[in-house]
Amino acid sequence: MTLTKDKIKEDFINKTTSLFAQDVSECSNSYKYLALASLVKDYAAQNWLKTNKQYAETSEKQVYYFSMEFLIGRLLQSNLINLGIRDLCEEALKELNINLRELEETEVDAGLGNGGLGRLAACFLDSMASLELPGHGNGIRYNYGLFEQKIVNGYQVEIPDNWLKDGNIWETRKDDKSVIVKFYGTVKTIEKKGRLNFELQDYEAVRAVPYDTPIIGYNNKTVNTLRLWSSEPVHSDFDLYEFSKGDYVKAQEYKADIQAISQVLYPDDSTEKGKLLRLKQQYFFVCAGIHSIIKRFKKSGHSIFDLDKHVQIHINDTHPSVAVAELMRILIDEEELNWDDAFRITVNTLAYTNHTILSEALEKWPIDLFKNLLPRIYMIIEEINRRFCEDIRRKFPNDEEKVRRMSIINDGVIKMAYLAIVGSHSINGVAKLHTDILKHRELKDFYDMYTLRFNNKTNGITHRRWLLQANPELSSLITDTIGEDWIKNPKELSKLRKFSTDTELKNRIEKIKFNNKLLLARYVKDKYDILIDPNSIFDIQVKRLHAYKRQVLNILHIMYLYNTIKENPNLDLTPRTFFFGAKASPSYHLAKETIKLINTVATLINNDPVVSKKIKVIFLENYRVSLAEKVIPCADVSEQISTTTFEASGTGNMKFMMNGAITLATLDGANVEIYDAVGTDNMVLFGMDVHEVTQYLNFGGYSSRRIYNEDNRLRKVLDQLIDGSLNVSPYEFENLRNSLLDMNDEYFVLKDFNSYVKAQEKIDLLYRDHKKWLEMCIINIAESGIFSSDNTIKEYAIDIWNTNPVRIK
Ligand code: 26V
Repeated sequence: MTLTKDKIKEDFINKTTSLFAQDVSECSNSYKYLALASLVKDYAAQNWLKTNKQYAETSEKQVYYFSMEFLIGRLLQSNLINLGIRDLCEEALKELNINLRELEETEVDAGLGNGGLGRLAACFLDSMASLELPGHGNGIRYNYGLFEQKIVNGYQVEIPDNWLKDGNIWETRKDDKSVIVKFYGTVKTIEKKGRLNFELQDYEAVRAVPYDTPIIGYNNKTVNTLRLWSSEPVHSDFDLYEFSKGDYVKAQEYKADIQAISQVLYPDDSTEKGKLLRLKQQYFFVCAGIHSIIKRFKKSGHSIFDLDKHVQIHINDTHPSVAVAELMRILIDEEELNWDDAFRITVNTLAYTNHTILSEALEKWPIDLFKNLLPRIYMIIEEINRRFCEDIRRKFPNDEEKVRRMSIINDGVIKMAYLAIVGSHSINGVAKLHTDILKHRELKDFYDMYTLRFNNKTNGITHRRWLLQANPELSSLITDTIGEDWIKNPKELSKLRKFSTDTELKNRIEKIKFNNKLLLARYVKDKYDILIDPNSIFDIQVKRLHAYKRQVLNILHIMYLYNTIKENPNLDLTPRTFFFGAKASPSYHLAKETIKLINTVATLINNDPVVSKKIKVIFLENYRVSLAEKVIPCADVSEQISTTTFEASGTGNMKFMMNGAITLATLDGANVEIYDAVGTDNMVLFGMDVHEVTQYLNFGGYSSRRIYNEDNRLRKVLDQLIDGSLNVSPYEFENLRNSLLDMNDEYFVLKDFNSYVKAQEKIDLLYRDHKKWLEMCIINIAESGIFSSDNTIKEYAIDIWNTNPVRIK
């Protein structure tokens, strides 16, 4: 099918008629958006069908990426770009007096993720489809995504994200592919033909209904599938009524209980009740996903003994790690394989990525809770563990301490990361440093046991969304300069490097950056009625709010700048606008206090007639994918200031670099790889290195109080938190201050403060030499190609999945 402008026009008009029985001119923007999106889905449908057919016929491996989170954002623009019809559509709509950009802006984000982990999953889907790899997503169709953040009087307020209220045009409900998921019950042992069979009885059945979304590859015919599951009662409303013996209210309660499974994405798991629900969610989508994979696989006619030759299941963090036991259950209880065969196939089929070393995020389930909800699965984990402990004893005789440390079940809990490791053929970290820490510190015992399973896969981002789509002007300039090959092969961006001193290129980049900044300045004016100077340095920290990411370091430095300007109003400082964007988990009080602090300082500074001439502070409400696309192209400075060793990788760092920002960073996560790529002349480093941090973590000796006593600048800002200088109650920031002083500053904010101040002074100086600064920008863009998730996915495909592209004809 070759599309023309006229054909699109005609199709669009027909669409509005068939969907809404309205003339185009009568339709609201949201109707026009729906009509266009529906049309785009139609255009992709042929290839979606073809892809599925060809996948059914090929014996090439299918990859299934299991993730609790897919932070997709919007789809209209990226689908138009990947289909190669955005320009055509823009022209067609223009002739109907419609602005395509406006329609794109009406789409609500699919915010089914918390942050980096979920966005990575979305980037990976885009890369798999664009590389013609048969790779699909499997997750949960939450009725409510991550909360919408409002700032009221400086405080974060969470509003439910009812993203489905106007329907979701991209998805297709597949009722006929529903699956029954079983919870609770008792395990009955039945002897059949001399074999012990296990059967779950008196269970609670839940229906998992899949909703499929097409994942359209760039400039090819591949359309993969993201399958998200929704929980529903097995019975009809009428049966439910009968079942509840005529108790209408009880029937409704039962229904609500089941629907709760796919109701909401977890922003945290701090309550007991929440824990049970979260475990239900995990088993729910894992069980449904594996069931549909096996069903599809069996249709292909291959022997179940060859499952691992045709299927790879990737476990995104520990959340889906119950997959190990579920696959074992299917192979043993349903396919009647013996334990050893089943276990070999399971291990060869599964692969696991670790995304964090933070102990609070390494999932552990209380045995009682687990056993009650999933009795058969628990039995299997026990047996996996029993055999695993035997293996440890064989490999490391007379080391019962090691067995105790490594046991999957221990201290009354099941350690899901350990289950994932034991049940997978590959375990990877997400940046070099992170993988090293896993191997030599966090998971050392397991590395000693399964050395060959461990490998590194540094994260990546899709350059299609984060450059081509988010920064169209820069993209055109790059194409003008080095040709368009970089779009298919992002490593070609390195060709820019030889233009790094080219005056013409520098001038054009400067202009583009300025235009982008102007757009953000307008957004800020419209939304917050604050004027900001597009000529100031745009210094941006956007990411989830967490103590280890150290937004506090950033704001304390801003308070210090405020004090300095107050003391010396003529201070020679390059004007700067500091931006923050961050959601805090609703139960994470310290994080919420930090948001309040940022907003309080922002109010103080922005309303100070003297200080606001030099610096301003903007808190961008409700940071999300679509806002990131607006903000990142405007950055001059990218703040990546986590305490070394705590940020597994970071991916925002890569997005900023790709858009020509200079990274201000600790040598943490993938900042290390950025440093390897651009060198010390093209980024600004500060803070303790791995060895210093490790030294403190292992042997103590850190005293934040001492630094407080010795550093006047820090003493002043920390005292300002409680002495009324900020025009709020003295108790407002008491916890924050205590965490830095009485609790001895877990993330070494005070320790790194001095070196951060110096690094910021260096930024100021560098920016003044603007020719040099632009050269640094170009080098950063040029070296960012290695961070395309296409490269990351190629490595996964070769090293972990052993899978090949399938060209759709
Ligand atoms: C844990 C929990 C526990 C409570 C319920 C909600 C929830 C959601 C997510 C997590 C896991 C957090 C792990 C995570 O997001 N890690 C991030 O992964 C990124 C992609 O690999 C990486 O760039 C970031 O450095 C890392 O923090």
